[in-house]
Amino acid sequence: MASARATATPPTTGAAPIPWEDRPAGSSALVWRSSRNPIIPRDAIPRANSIFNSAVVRFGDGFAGVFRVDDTRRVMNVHAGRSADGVAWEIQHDPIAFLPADPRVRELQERFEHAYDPRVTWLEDRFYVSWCTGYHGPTIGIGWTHDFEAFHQLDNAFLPFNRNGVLFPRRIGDAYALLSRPSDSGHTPFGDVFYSESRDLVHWGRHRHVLAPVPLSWQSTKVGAGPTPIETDDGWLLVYHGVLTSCNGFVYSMGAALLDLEEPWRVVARTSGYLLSPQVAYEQVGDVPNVVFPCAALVDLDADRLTVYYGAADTVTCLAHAHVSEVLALLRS
Ligand code: BMA
Repeated sequence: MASARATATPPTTGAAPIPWEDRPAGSSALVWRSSRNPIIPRDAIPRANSIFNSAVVRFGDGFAGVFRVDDTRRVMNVHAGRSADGVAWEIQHDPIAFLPADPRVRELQERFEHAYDPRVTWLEDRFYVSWCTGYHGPTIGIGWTHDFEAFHQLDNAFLPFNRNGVLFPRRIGDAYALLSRPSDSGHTPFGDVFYSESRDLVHWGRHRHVLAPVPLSWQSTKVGAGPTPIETDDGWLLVYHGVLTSCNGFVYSMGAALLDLEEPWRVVARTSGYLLSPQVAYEQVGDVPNVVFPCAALVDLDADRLTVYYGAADTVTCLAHAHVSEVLALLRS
């Protein structure tokens, strides 16, 4: 049984079990797909072109989330949603209207470019949202909410360009911590994961290198953090995406790494093979073919269950399951 620390889990008032299906009979897969996939179709709300790369957490008696919705204009934005069981979702039809947490944030909001690939992290006393925002190009936006109704926006974490930001669920030492991937303004054909720290969630520094692509592999082009890191006695379990460049374009798969608990820029282990790659129709066919892109994980460490939410083919939202102990055993092996 894997063990966790209290900070890894947001407070809940109810005990809704996380979505789960046992490994299919006869399968030896370490990670398996939900038979209910895709759990969110591309057109679940009016004027949606696609709903994918989305983040969910336990909230109240059930679950809440922030969803990436590209609309029929192909404007990318984030919407709040609620669910009793983590599978059937009610997603707000209107995007989140972030309130400036500081009057100076209004300057960032004067011209909307996009909001996409959200993550949600319980940190100390509230849920923080990080996402790819636009301010003269993509960079990392940070905001917070107590109730998934009012959302407050802090200043951007970085200069452009950076398109993938994931907060740790507790301070490391005295500092808040963020994983990100500096990039270019487009569909970056490179990318490493870096670690940054902050005392106030506004000013970020002490940047450290974490994870590089691996030549001649499923993660040879770029790598990026996925869900909020999960604290275990073995280290931070980081589910991440890795990308290779085939003759037909990028292929996005999912792997995992273990990061040192107190110095998370030090990688203890990482999977040499992928844990999930685009192999079924809804991952291979869509607006962007061959993409599995994990953005959230729900964990029940007592039951040894890990449920990952991932976007498939930049079109729909899906679930995959694994036993935490088996992923950690693979990483330790
Ligand atoms: C990444 C991001 C993701 C997307 C992926 C595949 O760079 O833009 O939102 O899922 O590309 O298109």
